[in-house]
Amino acid sequence: MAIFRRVITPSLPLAPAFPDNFQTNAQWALEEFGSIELGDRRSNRRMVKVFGQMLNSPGKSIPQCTSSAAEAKAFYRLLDVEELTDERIFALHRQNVLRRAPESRFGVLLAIQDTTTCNYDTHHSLEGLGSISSNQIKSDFSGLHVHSTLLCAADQDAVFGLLGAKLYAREPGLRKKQTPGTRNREPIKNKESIRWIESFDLAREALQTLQVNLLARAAAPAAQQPAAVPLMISVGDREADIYELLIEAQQHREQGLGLLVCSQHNRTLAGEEALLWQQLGESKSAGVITLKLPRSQGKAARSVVLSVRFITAAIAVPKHKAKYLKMDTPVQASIVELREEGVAAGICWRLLSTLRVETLAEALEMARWHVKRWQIEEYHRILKTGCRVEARQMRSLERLKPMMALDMIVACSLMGMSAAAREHPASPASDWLDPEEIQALDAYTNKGATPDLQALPMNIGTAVKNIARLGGHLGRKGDGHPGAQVLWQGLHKLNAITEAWRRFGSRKSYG
Ligand SMILES: [Mn+2]
Repeated sequence: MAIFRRVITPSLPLAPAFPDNFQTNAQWALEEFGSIELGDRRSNRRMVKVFGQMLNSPGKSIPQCTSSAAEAKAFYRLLDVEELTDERIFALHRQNVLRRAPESRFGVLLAIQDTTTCNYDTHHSLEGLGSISSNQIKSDFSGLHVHSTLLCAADQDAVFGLLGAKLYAREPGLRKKQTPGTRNREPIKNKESIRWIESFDLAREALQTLQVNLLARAAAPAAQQPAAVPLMISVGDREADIYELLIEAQQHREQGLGLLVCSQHNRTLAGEEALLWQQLGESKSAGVITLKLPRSQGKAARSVVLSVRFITAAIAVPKHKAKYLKMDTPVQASIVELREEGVAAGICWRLLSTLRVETLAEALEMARWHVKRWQIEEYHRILKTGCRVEARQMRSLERLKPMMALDMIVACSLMGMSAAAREHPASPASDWLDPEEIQALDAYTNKGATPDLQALPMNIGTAVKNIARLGGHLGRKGDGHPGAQVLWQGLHKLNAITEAWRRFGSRKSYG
């Protein structure tokens, strides 16, 4: 199973005094945060409880997802615990992700990274925010930058979770202080773009951890065959076309670690007259490939035929980096061009990688991984529209950041559930939903007609279809799989239905 699913590990200690009946969301919260150390046992327990509440109602405010004023107060109090930082939450989540990921027997893993901004401009009492305006926009919005690294399987629709995320406020006036010329002279560690290298480092460390774990497994007598050592690819967009990042990736190429970004700069080549794109354009076509593109930005999913060319090139050290920063290593990189011929404003991608591309099949692989990058765009959309992180009313950044970290993990769960419905529709819905949620969903969908609700086998495919219908998805032929947005809208409705089911429905006094 290749999903970010709520597998319960038997080795986990049983719940420390857990509330009423033991349900899936609560169990999953325990698996995720059962080992947190916040300095006192009450806070540790509260952490598990709070996360379970959030899983039950993604995107709801704290008063809405807690059951009483006292519970809400306890939630806020937890957010004030100094030990509870976003870094700590992400670190714990990462451990869980790396423990769960090998269960899917993946081949290639993608550590997809990207930045999004969260607008808190109307939250006037919130201090410590930074500007999130791009250079083109005059007015200054304040908010946070979020740079996420999402771990996915390359050949399946699987999201394992986050390797980490950096939540930061841009230093006020930074862009104005530095003219482009002087900014180029700064070492990357002083620049905001260091986040791309930090994310690459997360991918590198994750690969090391997975390799160590796999070796340990292979050494155990029970393991008949040694597990394959995975390949990890750090994937980014045009912004990640950074010389320092390419250098970093080049150093780890032999260790099963690769980098794939969109080429943004028409770079100078070492010892050559022609520039990178020129040389690529002049190379002979390697053939055509057909690629399936998922639905995105209002466009339906479609298949495209792309003509392919690729070259290997030695990228020279950018002049200002040689001059001011004394950098001197060229980068051996592959660049692949994929072009939709004969279509006005058709696709033209130039993908830059530290991995070898020598065949059409290898070029196709790059194209596929690049298409997978869209998952992070979907993820960030879920975070904002589904988990509604921008609507969180917090009086301080110290509260907002751990809250956002928790929302980010809930968003992974939403994505994982929709992926599970697509990839393994026959797997049990109870991996994702509480028994009462399944019962309520069934009773609502079948107008209360199911005779034996206790032994209700519902698969995740059916469950997600029904939840999406609650969220307004018509489910006609050609509507395709429901997106994550319609899914969380359905989940909100399911939440209310389940609450009603708990109170009046399950007594079965009708009929
Ligand atoms: Mn981006």
